[in-house]
Amino acid sequence: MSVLTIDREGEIAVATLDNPPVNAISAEVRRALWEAVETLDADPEIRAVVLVCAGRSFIAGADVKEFGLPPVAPHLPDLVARIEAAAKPWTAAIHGAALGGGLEIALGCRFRLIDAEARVGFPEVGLGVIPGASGTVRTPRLAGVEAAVEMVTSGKPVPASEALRLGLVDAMVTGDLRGAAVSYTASMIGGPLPEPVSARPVETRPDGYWAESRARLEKSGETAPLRALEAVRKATELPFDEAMAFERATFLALRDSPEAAALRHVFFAERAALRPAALKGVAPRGIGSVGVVGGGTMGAGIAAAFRMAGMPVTLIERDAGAAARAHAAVSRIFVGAAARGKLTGAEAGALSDGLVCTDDYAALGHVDLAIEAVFEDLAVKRAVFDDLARVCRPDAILATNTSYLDPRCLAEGMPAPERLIGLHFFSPAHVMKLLEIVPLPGTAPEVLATAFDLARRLGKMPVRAGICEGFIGNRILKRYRAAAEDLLAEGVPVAGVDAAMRDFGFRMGPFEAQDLGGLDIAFLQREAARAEGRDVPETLADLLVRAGRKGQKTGGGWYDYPEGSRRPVASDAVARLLADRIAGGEVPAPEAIAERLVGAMADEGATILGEGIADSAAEIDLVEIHGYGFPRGKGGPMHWTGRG
Ligand code: 3H9
Repeated sequence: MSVLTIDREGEIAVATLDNPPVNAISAEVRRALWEAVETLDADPEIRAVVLVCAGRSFIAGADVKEFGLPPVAPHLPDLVARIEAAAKPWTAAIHGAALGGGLEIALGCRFRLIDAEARVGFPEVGLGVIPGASGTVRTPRLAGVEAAVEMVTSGKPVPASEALRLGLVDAMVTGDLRGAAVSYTASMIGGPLPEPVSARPVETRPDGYWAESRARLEKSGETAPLRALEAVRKATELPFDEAMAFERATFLALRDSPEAAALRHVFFAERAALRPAALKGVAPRGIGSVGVVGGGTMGAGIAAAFRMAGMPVTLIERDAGAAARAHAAVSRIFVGAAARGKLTGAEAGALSDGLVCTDDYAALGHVDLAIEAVFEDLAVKRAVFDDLARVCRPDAILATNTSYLDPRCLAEGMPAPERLIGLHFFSPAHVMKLLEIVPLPGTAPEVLATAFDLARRLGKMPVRAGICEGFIGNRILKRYRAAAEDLLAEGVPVAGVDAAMRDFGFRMGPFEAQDLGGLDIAFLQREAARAEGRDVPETLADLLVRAGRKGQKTGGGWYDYPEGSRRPVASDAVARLLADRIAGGEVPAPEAIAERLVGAMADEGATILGEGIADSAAEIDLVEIHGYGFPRGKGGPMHWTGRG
């Protein structure tokens, strides 16, 4: 069956594109559209064409799966030009989303109508490229330079109403889009046609405008937004065809870059992770209300995340005073979000109002899911689980947020083991996207599917993790930190390691990050394991903690923080503490340091994969990107080292 079918409504042809799931522009789609233009141009009974799409969306862009292959004619820029030059004017009828190449096809049409719920945009920079079929050249001609720059450099789509205001579309439709597009097009037949977008004038901007925009974008450290800016500038300074050639050359060069390959890897990994193949056909349960036990940093963040996803939350603390403090802590998160413009004041108030904090466990009698987020101690967590089993409905899902304990020990002897699961959030839980989902041996598939569904509702990135100490992320973190300490022992300065990892793309190096989070948490875990008689070698961090250096909160960790400052200063005290552990040697170049540390992460990842703790190398990459700040443009440790 062809991806394109043509119906006739009087003198109007309706071309319906149907290339599930999102009508991406494959070589087949380009060929079919090209042929349709030729055929309809030659058809004396047809005077205009409406392009609609089947399924949930208009065209979501070029087919990203074809980006690694040699380009096949007809190329998209030529197709857009061919549609624009058609003797019979084309109208794009946009529903869902017109993204990237999809919007470029729409810009090649003479008219554009949009469903009121739809959006349009150029997400190419998220894939490490720029629009490659006139997005940077036609958009400023239609919507102005500032709007074009914002769209192509941010990648953010704009809603239908904004597209109309910017002049990107001619009319917004509520209801029958196809019918409206046919009537609109019919009403235009015979009248003077608007100029094709390529023939419209475009204003230039002074040098200062481009310099300012460049300075703003340089901060992100990404290549593609800067190149997209350059392409829009060329579009305002060069004739249309020359600007098109510049855009195309830039697009092709970026498409073949390692950064774009990494971003495509992440794109497909994320989509696969959100809908795991193993759970296909397993219906999740609806979760209407949630209970959280523990109102510390983690519990408050989890409660905030669920409230922000629109779910009522009941939070349990040990006494009325602690419950009131927890309510204030969660409310502060909403107030902070309102201050940053992410919520209105009224929304923040409503989110606080929908949170009940109490010391009465009986308040959890109605919830569909209860998550314990109390102190990381087996006996304490087990007591909470026993309370949950007593007060919650027998079918309510009970989850632990443990990061290191074995959830099987927590679950031992619990009734209805099919409803137990690990949901490992990362702090701050309302911000961090990673959610490690840890099924127990008895967890029902339906409960697992519910956890993935919840992650989607919360806007989180879910990754299944098997049971081991630290699951996927913290286990790799341990190895990363050990490798970083090895470098210190070889004579690399603390600041040298951190700087190398920042150069690589992390926001912080391993030692700065430990100072921020506190060295004592991991220290206490090591001490607990030692107390159990396990063989846990002494780390350099242990020496620091024993000397009272727990990080920023104690005024010093790997660095000094004089007078409460957050600015790290190289520490003589640390140098003295570690003096007899450090051998002098040649300090490797920053690239070699990063290679060693990322290599250590990937080695641990490979072991984790071999043990079945993770299902794929790509999921390990997602854990590092969404939980530990691994630079997205490098694709994760497995991709970067060629193991995934
Ligand atoms: C471009 O256009 C360059 C041009 O300027 C120049 C060219 C010369 N290609 O996200 P979902 C698949 S660059 C191939 O779960 P949703 C996706 O993998 C492109 N496949 O659905 C998944 O497959 P599966 C610019 C694609 O409803 C399925 O569709 N465009 C593409 O949550 C469903 O996806 C973009 O960057 C694609 N372009 O969201 C748009 N897009 O079922 C990227 C999706 O096998 N796409 N798939 O796992 C999106 O933002 C979202 O997919 C969309 C739907 C909002 C459309």
